[in-house]
Amino acid sequence: MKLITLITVLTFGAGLYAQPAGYNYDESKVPEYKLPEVLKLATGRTVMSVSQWQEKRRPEVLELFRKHVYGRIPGDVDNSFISVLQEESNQALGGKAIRRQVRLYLKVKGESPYIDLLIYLPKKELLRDGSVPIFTGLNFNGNHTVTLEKQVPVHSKWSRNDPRVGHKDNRANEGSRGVKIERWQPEMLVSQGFGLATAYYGDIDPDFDDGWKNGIHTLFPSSTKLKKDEWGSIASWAWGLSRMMDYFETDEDIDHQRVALTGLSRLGKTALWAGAEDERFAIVISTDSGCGGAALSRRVFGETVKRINTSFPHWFCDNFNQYNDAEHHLPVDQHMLVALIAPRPVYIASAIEDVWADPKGEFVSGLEASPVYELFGKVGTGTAEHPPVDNPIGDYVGYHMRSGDHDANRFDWEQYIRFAKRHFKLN
Ligand code: GTR
Repeated sequence: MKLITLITVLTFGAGLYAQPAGYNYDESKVPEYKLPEVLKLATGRTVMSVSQWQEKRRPEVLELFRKHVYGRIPGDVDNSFISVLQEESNQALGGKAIRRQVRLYLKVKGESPYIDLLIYLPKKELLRDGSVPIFTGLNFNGNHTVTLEKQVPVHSKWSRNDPRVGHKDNRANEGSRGVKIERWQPEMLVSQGFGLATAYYGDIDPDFDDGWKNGIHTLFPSSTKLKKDEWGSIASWAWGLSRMMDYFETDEDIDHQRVALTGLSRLGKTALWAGAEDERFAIVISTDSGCGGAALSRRVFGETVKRINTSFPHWFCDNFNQYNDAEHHLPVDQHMLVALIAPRPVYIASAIEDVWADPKGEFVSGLEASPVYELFGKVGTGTAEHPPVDNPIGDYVGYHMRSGDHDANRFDWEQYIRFAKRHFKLN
């Protein structure tokens, strides 16, 4: 057994889930670091009021993330789309739900690229005031993996090869129907009065480094020759989420002011960035989002900036490469991303065995974002202590580290639903 694996197993006592070797998993080896001050303006002045945050500092921080981390949306991108209802049933999920499948053609009706939305809503007679709050987010493997209902087709687009899901030759198949129900919990959501709207992330940009020759990049000339500060895939996926939000605003069964955005891992990074860019998302939740998500880069714990830029050169803008092995030069750190969600509620979830994503670094981000919530008179994490396993904490910055490893499961969703009910005042 390699030393690093031994450390992981010993420290986290959690079976055989090994993390990549050659990275730091030892808290005592976290370098000393100083975080950029979230409430200090570029002029050096301290932000003292909500209006200074909203009008001066928030735009500064957003701009720093656009320029150095995720990349900005190129100037020739337009947000138009045409939505076409593909299928609907009011007898879904054993008669408890409405299922609606809507295709968002991103430019030309009848042509690729398009986003296929799968929507479940509690049955109309259950709706309180005509529309329902929803959870939304992108999925990794296709809408058919979120349901057993055969009316939801298997997509024919590029798919990640994933032996756990059974996708190979970069194609999805019928065998993976329903394999991600645990990760999305449509029945629990519907029974608790929430809808779910999800789409396959590959509809927006297939997740491989292809020089921007597919997905939405084919629509906009600038996307084929991106500048160093223009979007990578994470910002592209985030843009797709905003188009989904545009659609929610047109669907009268959806309460578009109560949309909770969520995502796992790279799609948790995406949820945070989408929530930063688009303030229409009322709650933002990231599950195990790790490096480039909720975890602080300066802790250099688990996955590093260099490693993520090397393994996934298409996720961030080119400028982010400047910070490989040089996290301390970043003009931001990820607590500032969390702060961009303020004053909207944000929830950060970690898993104890997912040391690659640095649970403690994810917590400290939420903690260090809390002063911005306090500026609004709200409590963030409410504690400076990283809580023990399976102990949810926090007011406007919710947090838990659950048992188990990298995924989203029933426990996570129970916390998200409780958090959303509290903040949407649904109890
Ligand atoms: C890993 C990557 C993580 C995380 C994860 C995922 O390989 O290192 O940052 O994004 O993939 O998205 O599943």
